[in-house]
Amino acid sequence: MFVRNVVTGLALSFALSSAHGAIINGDFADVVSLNGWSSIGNVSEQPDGVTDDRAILSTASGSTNKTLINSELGINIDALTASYTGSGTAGNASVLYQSFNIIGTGTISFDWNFLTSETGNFGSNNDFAFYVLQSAIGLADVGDTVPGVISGFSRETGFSTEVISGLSAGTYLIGFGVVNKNNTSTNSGLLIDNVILADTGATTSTPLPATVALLGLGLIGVRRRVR
Ligand SMILES: [Ca+2]
Ligand SMILES: [Ca+2]
Ligand SMILES: [Ca+2]
Repeated sequence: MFVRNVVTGLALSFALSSAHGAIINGDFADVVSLNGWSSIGNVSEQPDGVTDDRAILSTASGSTNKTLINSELGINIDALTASYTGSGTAGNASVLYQSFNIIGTGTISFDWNFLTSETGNFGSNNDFAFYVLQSAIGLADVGDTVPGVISGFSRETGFSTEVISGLSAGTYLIGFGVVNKNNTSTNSGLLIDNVILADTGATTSTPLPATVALLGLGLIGVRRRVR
């Protein structure tokens, strides 16, 4: 188990009240699969069991082009593997990513579930998942999993919500990845959904003022009828 330095599981009641962020298709609800996202390796969508879809990344047919992954995400995936799991290199990986802007101060959140078919031998085969936001941060490895129910994998961490707050204005890349450590066998996966940006600088969407104006007119009408 690894100590994680980011608070998880916080409710995000504020997210619904803000204007839609600059992240495209963060809930994967768009009809066009993975609209707005780029990917390398094996990434697709599957029903999220609630309303629409979620993304699934798998090391089955993952990419061995670590040079491309490193350049697209701005990371060193072998260094990440060694630092997060204690040793080794990436055998293959699949990644999902997109760029976005923050205008004011931003908070990013996303739901994730690390999946694997590795069974406890997590010395040499300690597959893991990570995200990228300014730097690469490990989410979970084989040692964090319990027997699971997701098709195609025997174990999972279960879903958690990651929250990263206090992001200043600028252009960012958010990325997600799953790594098959040291080899390309016995696969692991990562489910991602509800990638949400709450931005204090985002302009209020036009429906709000329009609704307020109509409400005001309605109230005036009521007052006149009462008189
Ligand atoms: Ca969804
Ligand atoms: Ca979709
Ligand atoms: Ca593996």
